[in-house]
Amino acid sequence: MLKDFSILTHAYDATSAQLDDATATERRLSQLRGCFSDSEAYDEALAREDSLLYRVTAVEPAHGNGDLHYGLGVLYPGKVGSEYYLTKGHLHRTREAAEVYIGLTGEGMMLLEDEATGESRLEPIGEGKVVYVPGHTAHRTMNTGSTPLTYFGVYPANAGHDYGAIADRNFLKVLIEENGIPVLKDRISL
Ligand code: PAN
Ligand code: ZN
Repeated sequence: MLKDFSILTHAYDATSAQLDDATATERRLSQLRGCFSDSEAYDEALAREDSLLYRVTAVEPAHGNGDLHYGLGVLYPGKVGSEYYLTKGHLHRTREAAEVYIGLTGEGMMLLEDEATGESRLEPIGEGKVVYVPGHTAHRTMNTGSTPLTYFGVYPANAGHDYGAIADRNFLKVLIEENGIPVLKDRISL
């Protein structure tokens, strides 16, 4: 009911790339151990600085059937070795829950991986792009540009985040920079 909501409008601050009155989650390099393919480059980068890679501010207004949650993500530019800065990546705990990503600024890619078949798809995300992430699909975002990648994601309130399943084996594909352009490789071949 309308009276249950104290706030329906949240300010989107383009400068800080955050939603006001939202729950912020920050991920630094030290929290992404095991995500990057080049563990030597990872240790070297971490020894230099525990950089902030990304931040999500999430709004979870209600938790019933049919409700929606949403978040604003900012993923900073950078690389570990030749691999672009990335998000941890996850499946939704409710596997059939889909999601829509709306790119706001910057340039990046989303790596989608079908949980059942391992089939991978690389989709562009960034200014002017909207990506539909089907259910049963692990998803990870990479910043392939030189400015912050910001995006807005909307998902069912019961979606939940399952990081364990993908952390155990990591994504099958890796997006690296080769001769100045992003190239998708099999993790196993690196
Ligand atoms: C996004 C992600 C966000 C951060 O809001 O949570 O991009 O990625 P990780 O959650 O994998 O660290 C989303 O997909 N929500 O469902
Ligand atoms: Zn998601």
